[in-house]
Amino acid sequence: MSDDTIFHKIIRREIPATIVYEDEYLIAFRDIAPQAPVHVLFVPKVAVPTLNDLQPSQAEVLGRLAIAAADYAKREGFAEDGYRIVMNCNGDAGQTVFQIHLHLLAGAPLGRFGT
Ligand code: DGP
Repeated sequence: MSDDTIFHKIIRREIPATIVYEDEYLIAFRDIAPQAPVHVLFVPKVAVPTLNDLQPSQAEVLGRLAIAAADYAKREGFAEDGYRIVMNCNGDAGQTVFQIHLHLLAGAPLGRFGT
């Protein structure tokens, strides 16, 4: 079921997470295996397994995630220092949870990325 990922279990409070923001559209919580001093995941509540599945009519889903991430960076005081937003899609990118999510990475100079 596309609404039965680990992230949906967090949304339904079936498993714990350190939730830092929530509204009617999305939830944000700390990544269980942080790759930077700040590593927060922004996850929509509507089920969308990968970016490939996002419909044109759902464009606002991504917009809301991005705005929520930027608002969090401003609120936490690192927006000016900088941060990185990442979304992985399918195997070559290393997607492991098949519910779209933005990674927000910050808190230190981040290395360049690539292969
Ligand atoms: P991705 O590779 O883009 O699918 O990243 C999935 C991320 O989800 C990965 O960085 C680890 C994180 N994650 C996996 N399971 C859990 C969990 O149960 N709780 C939390 N907080 N994060 C999780």
